Amino acid sequence: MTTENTEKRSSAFAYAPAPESRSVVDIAPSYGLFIDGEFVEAADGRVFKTVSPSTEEVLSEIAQAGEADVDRAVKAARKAFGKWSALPGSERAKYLFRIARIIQERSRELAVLETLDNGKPIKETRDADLPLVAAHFFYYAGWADKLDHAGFGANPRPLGVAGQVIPWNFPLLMLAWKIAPALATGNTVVLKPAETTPLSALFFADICRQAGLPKGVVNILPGYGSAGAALVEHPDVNKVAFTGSTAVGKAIARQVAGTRKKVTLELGGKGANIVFDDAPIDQAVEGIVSGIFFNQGQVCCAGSRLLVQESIQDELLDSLKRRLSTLRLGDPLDKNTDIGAINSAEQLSRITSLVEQGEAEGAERWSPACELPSAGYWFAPTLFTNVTQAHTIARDEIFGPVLSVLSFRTPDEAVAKANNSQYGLSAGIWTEKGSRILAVANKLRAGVIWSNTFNKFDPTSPFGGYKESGFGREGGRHGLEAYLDV
Ligand code: TAP
Repeated sequence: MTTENTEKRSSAFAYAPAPESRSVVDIAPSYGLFIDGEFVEAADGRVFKTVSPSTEEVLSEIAQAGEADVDRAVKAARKAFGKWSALPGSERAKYLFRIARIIQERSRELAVLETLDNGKPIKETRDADLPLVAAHFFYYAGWADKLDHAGFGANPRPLGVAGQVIPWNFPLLMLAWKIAPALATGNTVVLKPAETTPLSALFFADICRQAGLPKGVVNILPGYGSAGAALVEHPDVNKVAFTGSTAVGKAIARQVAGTRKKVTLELGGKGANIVFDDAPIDQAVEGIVSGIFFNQGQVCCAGSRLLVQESIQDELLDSLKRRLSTLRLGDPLDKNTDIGAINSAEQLSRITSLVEQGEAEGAERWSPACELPSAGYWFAPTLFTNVTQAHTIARDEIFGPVLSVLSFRTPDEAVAKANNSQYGLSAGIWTEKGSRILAVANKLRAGVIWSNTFNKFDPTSPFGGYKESGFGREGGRHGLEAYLDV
C-alpha cells in the first residue's frame, strides 16, 4: 500500500512498553440479553460472536435479540415507567450519580473492555471515552431535579419508553449520550448496541444492577439484522434515538413517519478543517491529526476534509507528513499506540474501496511507511492531495483514517467549499484573527464548529447536525428536550 513518495518511519517502533493487561477485566464466555433487571437468553436461543478487531480472537458469545425479545423488553420498560417517572427528580438523580461514580470506579475495566471489543487505542478509551461517559452521567444527574427550570415551561413530562440504537465507534459514550438524558427526564429505555461492540453495554447493565436501579428502567438488547427495526417500529415505543449511518437514519425516518414518535437522528458527516495562512502551523497540524486520526477516523464529526489556504499548503503538508510518520500503529492495549484497529472487516473493506476509488479518480495517495499487523483489521494513516470537490473521497463519508486535502484562496472560497456537502455536522477554523473566526463560523452550515482545536467534547455542549447529518441535539440543556413533552 505504500507509494513512491512514502517516507521511512524513523524510530516509531523502537520502544515497546508492556501493554495494558487484558486480565484487568473478566469477560464471560457468553452473555444474555438484559431485560427487566435479569440477563436472559434470546427467546429463539440465537447467539452471535463478538471478536476483537485487533486480533480476530472471539471475545464472547452474545444472545441475539429478535422481535419477541424486543417486545419483552419494551413491556418491561413500560411497566417500569410508571414508578420511575413518578419518582421525584432528586431521587432519579441519586441513581444517576451512583451510576456515574461506579463508572469512574470501574473505568479501568471498562477502558480495557472497550479497547478489546472496538479496537481503539487504550489511551483514547482511558483519557477520552471513559471520562466523558462519567461526565455525561454526572451532568444529567444534575438536571434531574431542575427540569421545571430548564426553560421548557412548567411541568415538562417524560415521553415514556425510549428505543435507542447506537453505533460501534464510541459504544459506551453513545450509550451515555442516550441513556443519561432519558433517565434524568423520567423515561425508561430499551437500547440496542451495535453488533460488533456489545460488551461495554452489557457491562453497563451490570453497573445498573450494582447501582440498584429499579428493574426494567434500562434494558439492553444486543442484536444483529432485525432487532433495530423491530425496536424502532414497536408500537409502544414513544421516542426513537439513533446514531449511525445516514442510510439507516433515512430508513428510520420513513418507519416512524406518521406515528407521533419523537425522533432524533445523529448521522454522518464530512467535516471541513479550514486552515488560514495566519494559523499557528504546529498547533494546526496537531488539530488536523486528532481531527482525522482519532479513533482511526471512525468519527461522525471527523475533520475528513482539510481545506488549506494555498499560500501555506506546501509548508503545512510537509509538517503534516513529518508528523504522520511518527504515529504508532499497532496493539491498541499498548499505551503508546496512536492508531488502533478498524472496527470490523466490513468497515475495512468500505474504507479500502473508497480509497481505491480516490486513486482511480486521479487523487494522489500518500501514507507513511507503516507495517500492518498480520491478524486483525488495519488501515494505515492516509492522505490524498490533488483532490477536487467532485471526487468521491471529497464527498462521501469514508469513516476511516483518510484525509482529503483541498486548497482555497479567499475566506469566501473556504466557506463555499466547506458548505459544499450533503452533510453539516462539524467544522474547524484555524486562524489567529478572532473576527475571522466569528465571520466564518456564522457562514458555515455545521452543527459543531471548533476554532483552533478539534474533536473536543463536553456534556454541557449540544451536539448535532444540519442537512443529512440529522436533526435534534444531544448534550447540554438542549439534549433534555428530545426526551420531554414540552
Ligand atoms: P449503521 O448504519 O450505522 O447502523 C446499523 C445499526 O442500525 C444496527 O444496529 C442495526 O441494527 C440498526 N438498523 C439497521 N436498519 C435499521 C432500521 N431499519 N431501523 C432501525 N435500526 C436499524 O451501520 P454500519 O453498517 O455499522 O455502518 C455503516 C456506515 O455508517 C459507516 O461506514 C459509517 O459511515 C456510518 N456510521 C456512522 C456513525 C455515526 S456516529 N454517525 C456511526 C457508525 C457508522 P440491526 O442489526 O438489529 O438491524
